[in-house]
Amino acid sequence: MSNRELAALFDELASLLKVADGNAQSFKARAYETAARTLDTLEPPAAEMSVTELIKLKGIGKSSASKIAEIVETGTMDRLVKLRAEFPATFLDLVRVPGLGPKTALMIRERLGIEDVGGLRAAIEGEQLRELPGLGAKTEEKLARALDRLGTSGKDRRTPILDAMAMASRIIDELTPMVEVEQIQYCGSLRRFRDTVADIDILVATTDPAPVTKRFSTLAFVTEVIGSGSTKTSVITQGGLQVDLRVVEPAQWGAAILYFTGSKAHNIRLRQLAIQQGRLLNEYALEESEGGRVVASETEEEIYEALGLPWIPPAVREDTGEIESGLDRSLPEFVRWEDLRGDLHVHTSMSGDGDHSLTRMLDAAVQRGLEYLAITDHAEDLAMNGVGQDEMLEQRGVIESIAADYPTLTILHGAELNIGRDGGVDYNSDFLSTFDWGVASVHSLFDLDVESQTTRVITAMQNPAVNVIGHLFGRRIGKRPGIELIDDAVIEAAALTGTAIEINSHLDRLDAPSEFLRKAMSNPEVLFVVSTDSHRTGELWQSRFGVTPAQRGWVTADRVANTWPVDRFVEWAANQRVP
Ligand code: DGT
Ligand code: CA
Ligand code: ZN
Repeated sequence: MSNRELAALFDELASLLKVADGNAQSFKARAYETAARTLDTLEPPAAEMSVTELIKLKGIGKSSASKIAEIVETGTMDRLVKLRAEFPATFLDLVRVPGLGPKTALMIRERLGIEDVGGLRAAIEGEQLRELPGLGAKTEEKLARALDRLGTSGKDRRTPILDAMAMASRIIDELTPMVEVEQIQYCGSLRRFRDTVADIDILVATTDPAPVTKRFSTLAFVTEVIGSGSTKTSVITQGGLQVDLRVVEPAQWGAAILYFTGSKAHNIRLRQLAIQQGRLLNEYALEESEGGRVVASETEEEIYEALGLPWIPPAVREDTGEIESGLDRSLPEFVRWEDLRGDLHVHTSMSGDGDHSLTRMLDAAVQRGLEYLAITDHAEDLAMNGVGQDEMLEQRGVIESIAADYPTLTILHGAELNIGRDGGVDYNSDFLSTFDWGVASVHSLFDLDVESQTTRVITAMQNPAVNVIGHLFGRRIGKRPGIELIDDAVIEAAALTGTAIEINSHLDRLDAPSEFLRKAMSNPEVLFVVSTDSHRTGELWQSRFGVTPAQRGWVTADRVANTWPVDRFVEWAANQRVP
């Protein structure tokens, strides 16, 4: 049992405990989360350590240590098995409905026997919730709206990309070191970076599939094997998420990864192109219709080339114009991770929710190879985590005094401002004008009507202290729907005021969403920045994620301000702030 498998079990235990306790801040759950984080980065195998040795590790308490021993001995944890039975995946979907949460979900299960989202919908229609203590007609209305906006019908349950990516990386990290595995990659909607996925598709190239399939179906976080054949094995993992593993011959890798990445609509167009050329395209190869000679199969590049196309990034394979543009060689230069030179939304431990000190964040930025960085801790209007003018000034003093230690990094002093009800932001305009950079984000009042929200955001854009709007819609994928905005009005205001639109790289957010980005791209005046919104050093690398939804929105490198050389960027940022 690997450390990462153990970590996955502790993460699952923690999230189930939060539900069982009806409390997202559950102390026990937190302790298990800390244990999971420790295990995730621990070098020596925890499974080979004694309880005494385990307890000595920072982040592992008595209870976690004895649970590790239990897993090593029995393969699982009794507590976890019981919790899984008590809270099946369909009930967890119910808990996640915005405005419900564990406490109410438990109450309506007990009182009304509601077990899933479908049951909730029926109870709202039957006006049953208003009879319960603490709930009313208003609650029913709010929940009905949340269900509509989430598009959750209960039947076609989809998993947010944050959870799917975590599971896919865990599986891939387990299988990659196997000698039998020549290539491995997640494909399907996850590789295309849809916000949510129905299942995870993983492809492995190998000449010896049996050991790979065996390891896959016995991973600690696999709860059920639902099918296993010579080329495909399907399992259920934490939270009811299905994972399909397909194995192919190394020579068929390109054709297989192309096919299983999809989308189906993109595949169909490729197949039509092949037919027009007297060829056939399937998951094994591109071949001549007559005689079956293989034209290309090993890499995606070779197959696209043979079809008369450049390699098309997975994110745009949706048959929404990429084939036509590819054929006439007019596919744009989509922004890539290597193009990013700066990060413009970064927190330190001065924000209540930040983990690492200023210097640790700066060191990590240097390691990441960044040329410029804006430190943007939360401004004072944010409850709990925001800071006042004095602290901001103190931080600025520190930055000035240590800047010389970072000769390769240009540090901008900024803040993440909070957009108030009427579009105003924190501090006064004199103080605001002393910053180098301002991110402004909506952190409250998510339920205002569409006109008020639109005016609110546009007012913030008109403020010279605001360089960029952070996570424009404020959505948390699968948890909280975004605010409602009149897209065209916001896009026009961004163009007129020169305020950039942030592409927030956190997998929980991916905000602004790619549909909005593509609309915004059609106005040539609109600029973007891909930022990480890091709260700890490791997150500075997550812009790898942010560029993919940017590609999905057909965003090109020249339109992303943090791909520009430092001089051009700094000059632009300063000019934007002139009232
Ligand atoms: P999902 O799972 O609903 O989030 O979306 P996908 O795109 O991952 O769909 P999935 O898992 O059903 O299939 C994975 C890929 O396999 C899909 O993107 C394209 C390919 N595929 C599946 N079924 C068909 C089909 O009937 N025809 C073609 N051409 N390709 C298919
Ligand atoms: Ca899929
Ligand atoms: Zn932030």
